[in-house]
Order: sequence, then C-alpha cells, then structure tokens
Amino acid sequence: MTRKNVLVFRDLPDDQLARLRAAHEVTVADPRTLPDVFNAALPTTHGLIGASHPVDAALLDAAPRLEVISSISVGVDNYPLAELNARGIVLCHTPGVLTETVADTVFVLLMATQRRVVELANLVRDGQWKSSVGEDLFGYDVHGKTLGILGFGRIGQAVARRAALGFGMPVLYHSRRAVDLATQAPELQGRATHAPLDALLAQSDIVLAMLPLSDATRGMIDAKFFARMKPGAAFINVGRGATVDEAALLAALDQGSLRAAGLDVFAKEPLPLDSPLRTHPRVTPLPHIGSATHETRHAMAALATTNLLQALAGEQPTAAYDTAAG
Ligand code: 8YV
Repeated sequence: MTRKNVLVFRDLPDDQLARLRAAHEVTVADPRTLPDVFNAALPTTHGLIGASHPVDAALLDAAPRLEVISSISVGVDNYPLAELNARGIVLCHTPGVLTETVADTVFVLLMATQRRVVELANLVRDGQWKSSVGEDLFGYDVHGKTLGILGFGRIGQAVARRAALGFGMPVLYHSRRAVDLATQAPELQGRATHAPLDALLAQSDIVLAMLPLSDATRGMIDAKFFARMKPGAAFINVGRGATVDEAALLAALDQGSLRAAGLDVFAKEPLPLDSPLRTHPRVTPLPHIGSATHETRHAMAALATTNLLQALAGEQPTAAYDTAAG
C-alpha cells in the first residue's frame, strides 16, 4: 500500500503513533507550539488527526491533497461541514467510546453543585472549619430531585440511567423527537419522559445541557430560558459553552433565580482570566474534562487512529461523520 502523509496536530499516545508510522509518513506538529512546521506540512498532507483546533476554508486551501480529517472528539463543531462535503474530504469522530465517562463527569458536577463540594473543601483547606456546619452551608439533595436533560443522545441517556436507576430521580428530556425507549433504552421506560421545553424548565430542579454546537443551538440558552426555569434550580453544562449566553447566565445567578451552575464548557476556552464565571461563588467551573480520563482518552485516540488508517486505505471508517447532514 502507498505510504501517505499524516499530520498529527495534538498529542497521540505512543502506541497509536506507532500504528500510524507503520503505514505512513508521520509529522507531529501542534499548531499552537509549532505553527511553522504545521503550516509547512499542510501542502503534502493526506490525513489530519487531532483535536481542539478550528479548521477553516483557508486551512483546507493550504492542504489540497487532504483526503481525511480524523478528530479525537465526538463533537464536530471545529470543522466546516459544508466545505468538507463540497471538497469530498472525509470527516471522522469518536462517538460511543466516551459516553460513560462524560456521563460520570455530569454527575461529578451535579453532586458538586448540589452539595457545594468545592466551596466546602476550600473552607476546610482555608482553616475555616471551626464548628459543625450550619444551615448557611447546607447543600441540597440529589436523590429524588427532578432532572431535566436537553439533548438525549447516547450521553444524555447514560446520564438518565445514572439519575433514574441510581438516584431515584424522575427524568424529563427534551429533544427534537421522542426517543423510542422500548427499543433504545428499555430500562428508562416509565422513568424518563419526553417533555416540551417549557414544561421541562418549569419542573426540573436541575437542568442539564448536553447539546452539540450548531447554528440551531448557538446562544439558545439565553435570558428567556433562565427566566423559565424553576426558581432556585441549578444549571449544568457539559455540552458546548457557546450554546449558552454567558451574560444571561451570570445575570440569572446574580438576580438569585438560578441557585448554582456547574460548567465544564465555556464560550471561550481556556476560560479567560477576566471572566466572572471563573470566581463566581455559585459556579463550579471545570477545564473541559468531560472525557479526560486515561482510559477514555486512550480509547478515543485509538478509534481516531483506526478511522484515519481505514479512510487512507480507501475503506469505510468505523465512525465517519455525515457532513452532508450538517
Ligand atoms: C474532548 C469533547 O475534550 O469529544 C468531544 O467533543 O468535547 C471532548 O471529549 C475534546 O474534543 C478534546 O479531545
């Protein structure tokens, strides 16, 4: 088989780099640290593999031989889908292998937000644990509370299983279409209910946004959205930051209608130092760690490598994204 040119633009584990090197010529260049090497490699690159780097038409113009981009992510918002489709460039991603880990992260934030874990741990660290905690530091229960989930794909359903089966939480979900639970998630039958957005927001004690970023979802979580939430509810976002109007989120927190927010994603990442969300006392911020465990990041890298090798060999990749569907 002809050896092609692969450009790796984010760290890949050694075993996956070795798989690529066995079949192709490999250049490793992160555009953040080695922009010159990255740019110099583009004109001869057939396959790109990496994550967290926005790809635009100018980059594609500089890479006229490009056949495939293999993203080490499930989200594809960094890629110009219509451009890729028009140019016949295959886009691959990593669905499935991160589902349970991201659902765990949702629960990390959900528990931390309800029980004020970070705030109370800091109190102990700061030497401020001087008497048994009083009402001013009490949290709120998780078990039995109503969880509203926006976006009910694989990850939303994995969260719903934890919530409904583990914590006895009634689950409401909102998605374009009701999911056929009988065939897709029988264990959630009678436990998760498809609801109109208004009803979900009015009834949920905790609202989870698990939305991909697209033209339809950008800025969708706005002042009107927060105003429709149950007073005193909490908001968790482990989807994409830009689905939220962050000024509206801050206003809802400061007016007191929103009790707390747990955020793994932000409109701009890394979160700018001057963002009020960074230090807000009722925000638990995480540095986009949804899938960031040793096991899962390795599984994502392995699937992305398999996808790339398959596409460069002219085979159907295990997980190609349908760029025509947008
Ligand atoms: C990754 C993610 O953090 O898969 C995604 O879409 O947001 C995360 O799992 C990120 O893309 C870096 O690999």
